[in-house]
Amino acid sequence: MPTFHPTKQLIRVKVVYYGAGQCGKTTNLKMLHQVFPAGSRGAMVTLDTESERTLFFDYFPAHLGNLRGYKVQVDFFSVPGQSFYNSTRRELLRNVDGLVFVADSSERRENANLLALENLEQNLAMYGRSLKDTPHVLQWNKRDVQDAVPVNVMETLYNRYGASSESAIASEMVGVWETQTAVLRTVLERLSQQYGQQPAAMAG
Ligand SMILES: Nc1nc2c(ncn2[C@@H]2O[C@H](COP(=O)(O)OP(=O)(O)OP(=O)(O)O)[C@@H](O)[C@H]2O)c(=O)[nH]1
Ligand SMILES: [Mg+2]
Repeated sequence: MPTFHPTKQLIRVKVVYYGAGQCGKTTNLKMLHQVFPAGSRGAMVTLDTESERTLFFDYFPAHLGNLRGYKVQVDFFSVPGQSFYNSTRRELLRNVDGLVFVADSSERRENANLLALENLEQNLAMYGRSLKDTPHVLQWNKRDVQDAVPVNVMETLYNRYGASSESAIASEMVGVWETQTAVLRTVLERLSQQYGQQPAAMAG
């Protein structure tokens, strides 16, 4: 659920990038942070180990403009992909409004992607939620690798609920902005379905 701050006329939305270890979640956030205009983004926080694997999370806030008189702030997070950080991943899913599942296109990462997707479903279930009912998009990242699985096969493997999907080469900024646009579109559609036309109703 988004957080409403009626006195500040602010809506805060939480978007989480999820996926297997080293599929490119941190790269997405770093690239995205660079393309947001300096005046509309906050500082990026990255908590990683010496080997640059995410230890806790990456985070930055961005201001998107106005929705019916309310300022909209998006809090972008990426989870740590390594299997032993599951409690952190689960915690980051608390009150999530939108999800990006980043799948590594390399054939060798197929099993890791499937495990990550299963893990996402399990962690959402801890909050009585499901991927089916949570606004989400999929990103087919690393389209530049030699053993990239065809997009139509990835759709069959991972896109279980007919969500939007984007091909990407996050390290070259390809598809990063489009993925963010797609997830926010689904989040905002859900918001207007839930709260209708009136910001006052949203605030309640
Ligand atoms: N070839 C290729 N490499 C990429 C792409 N995107 C990211 N990488 C590389 O993949 C490696 C892992 O990227 P990260 O963004 O750190 O991955 P992560 O998902 O945050 O990993 P964890 O935090 O350990 O879960 C880095 O060396 C990136 O430069 C891509 O589109 N193509
Ligand atoms: Mg990372």
